Amino acid sequence: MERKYTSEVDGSSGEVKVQGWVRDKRDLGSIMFLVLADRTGEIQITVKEDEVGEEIMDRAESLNRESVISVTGKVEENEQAPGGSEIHPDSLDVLSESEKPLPMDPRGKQDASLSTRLDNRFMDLRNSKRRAIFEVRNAACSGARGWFEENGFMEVHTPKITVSGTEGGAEVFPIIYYEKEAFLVQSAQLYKQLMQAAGAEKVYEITPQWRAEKSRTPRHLTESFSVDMEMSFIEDQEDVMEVQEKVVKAMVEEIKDSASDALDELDIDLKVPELPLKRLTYDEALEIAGEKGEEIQWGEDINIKAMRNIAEKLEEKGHDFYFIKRWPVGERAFYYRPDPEDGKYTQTFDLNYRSWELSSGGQRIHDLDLLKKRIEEQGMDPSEMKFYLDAFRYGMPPHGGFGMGLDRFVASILDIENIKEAVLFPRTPDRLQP
Ligand code: AMO
Repeated sequence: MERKYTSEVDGSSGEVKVQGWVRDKRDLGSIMFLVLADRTGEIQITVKEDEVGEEIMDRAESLNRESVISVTGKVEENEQAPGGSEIHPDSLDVLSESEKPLPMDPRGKQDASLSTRLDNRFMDLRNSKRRAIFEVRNAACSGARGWFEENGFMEVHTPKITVSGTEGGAEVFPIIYYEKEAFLVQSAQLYKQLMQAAGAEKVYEITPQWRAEKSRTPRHLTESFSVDMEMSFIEDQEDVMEVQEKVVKAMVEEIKDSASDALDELDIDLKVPELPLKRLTYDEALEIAGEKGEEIQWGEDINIKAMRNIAEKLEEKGHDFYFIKRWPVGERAFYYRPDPEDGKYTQTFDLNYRSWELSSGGQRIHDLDLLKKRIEEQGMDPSEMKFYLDAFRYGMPPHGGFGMGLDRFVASILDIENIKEAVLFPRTPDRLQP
């Protein structure tokens, strides 16, 4: 008999076969209630001694919670059963026995710390609320991918092992590459730019990236995932921002279309953003932060407290997603283009959701001499980046792009405080397994 998901079973299903985990068990002597859970939901299995005989009764009695079972039986309506129906088994087979005690309660009835949950993530993810987060994440990726494909972008897969950092600073992970030192990439940055020299014009990638972050915050991972995009023949950063906002809107729409049950399960009322998104300049953002009592020195990054103040003001006006653009040159990586009219600023932006920075992007430098100068100004050595710089010598079009943190996108729109919840098996300074 073909297996059915519990969500497909109702009072009219007749004889069915279901398979899953014993999520709960109540033993009343001559009658036993099992809750069988699969990826779609749960159904009650009602085992009555006078219906099933001794062998099945004994097997049901000896079951530990979370064992994997296969049950065939007749479905009957029962208003008292969760979901309104129950299965009376003809057969009950144990496919895999679970040990006891369990390392944690996947039902969430007994509190477990985030750390215990992550240590036992395979079991934590059996909880439907936890899994709902990853259904949203899946829909977010589909939404982005769908938009890029419909709009002529090509999905690429760039190398993840490299010879140099991309984002400046010392936050790289060295690896042993035979007798040489190499690094895990901090972003797809250099290679998506090389694809512009290659004439691909419009590329995207959903990719892991690694940063040896020193600080332990609820918004930083050492391994994160980024939705990266790069395109050629742009006028300025505004062309990139238009793509960025359309991608974000498509992601939200796809989540609402294909993961609405997950949103309900997580009790999230997600609004599709109206375009164009609000655009603040860096200077305006500093002003708002100042009005709210958080002074930021011009040229410095906007700290989390200031971001909260800015987000609060924008939320009052109905802007959840918004841009902060025209960042000071000292605040941005070497490849971003300084504003030709005022070199103190760059042609860059961040996209934020409330107080979360989701992405950075902008127009790139495509002039080789200026690029070398900026690399040197940031204390890096251009000779170590020959493979990258060579691509600017033989015809590099004006180009730009963005990198949007997928983990942050998911955490922020679902109102999750700690980014680790939005990652299957998070990597942080303190966590390398499971
Ligand atoms: P940036 O360094 O701002 O820009 O990173 C882009 C986005 O990636 C996410 N992100 C992270 N998420 C979690 N943990 C981290 N440690 C982490 N680091 C980055 C954030 C961030 O906004 N190459 C440029 C992008 C571009 O211009 O195309 C870059 O990497 O959401």
